[in-house]
Amino acid sequence: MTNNNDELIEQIRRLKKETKAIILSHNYQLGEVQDIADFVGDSLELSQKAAKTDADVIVFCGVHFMAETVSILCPHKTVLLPDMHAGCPLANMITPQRLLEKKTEYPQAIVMCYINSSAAVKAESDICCTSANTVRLVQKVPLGKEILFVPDQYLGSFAAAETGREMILWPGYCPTHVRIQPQDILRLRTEHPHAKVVAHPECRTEVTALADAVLSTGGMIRFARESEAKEIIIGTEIGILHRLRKENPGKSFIPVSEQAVCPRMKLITLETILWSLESMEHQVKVPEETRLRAKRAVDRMLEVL
Ligand code: CIZ
Repeated sequence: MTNNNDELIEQIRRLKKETKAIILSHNYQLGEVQDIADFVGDSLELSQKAAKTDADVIVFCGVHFMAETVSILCPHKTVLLPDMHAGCPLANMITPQRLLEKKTEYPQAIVMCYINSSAAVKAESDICCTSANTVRLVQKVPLGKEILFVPDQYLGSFAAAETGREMILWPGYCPTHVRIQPQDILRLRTEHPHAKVVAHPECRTEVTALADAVLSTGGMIRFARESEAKEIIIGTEIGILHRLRKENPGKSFIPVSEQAVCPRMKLITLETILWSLESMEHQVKVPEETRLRAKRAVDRMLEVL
């Protein structure tokens, strides 16, 4: 007997073949979305995968800035975001206009933008970074050069502390990661004394200070695989637990907070993926002038590392 999901999955697979599409899923997506994807990863891994694929259509299961990053790197492919409301509140905490105003206050500063930003903000930035490489990129900026870091204040202050650099921080934050509280880590450490704690750098400073390792989602996936720890406490959006548990059946993963759910990520479902493939909607295409300028910032990140 087939259930609804089996039928949906079959239809998605058939349409995927007919339209020469590939499905990419971020680590924070619903489990059933991750399971149907051709590749699951963080936004940079997904963009790199997209750049290499010979598929004509990329169904991007994540949030809008991620689909834009794919469009920046793959201008000739059709990039579909199954729900146009899947935006990122952190990315929306800065606009290109406000960044331009800030740049006039710090005309000598290098503008480093977290990948969680719109293509238009990337176009006004000198270099892009991800949660996996911010610290290394900050280290490469010549000493004495000011760094204006946008839009995530917590990732910025983590990189500043790790490198000993003073940075000008935009006051943005991820509403999901700030739900992760230090007292929850302290309680879980008492309940699981042998567990390791990993936290995402978008978490509050008081949270990252309590972690054994501060890692991007890709870093957490590798940490889980390589660590001897049998119990790992996870301080990030809980969608990643699906993949961690699937890939490491002998280990136990404990979320710091069940409240750490990004509602926008969860807008993508099997139904919306099917609709997207049927209608070839919603297409995300960055205008060429913006794309070329945004690509410079992304390319610089890739060149420096
Ligand atoms: O780069 C990404 O995909 C984000 C937003 C977080 C992470 O650590 O993967």
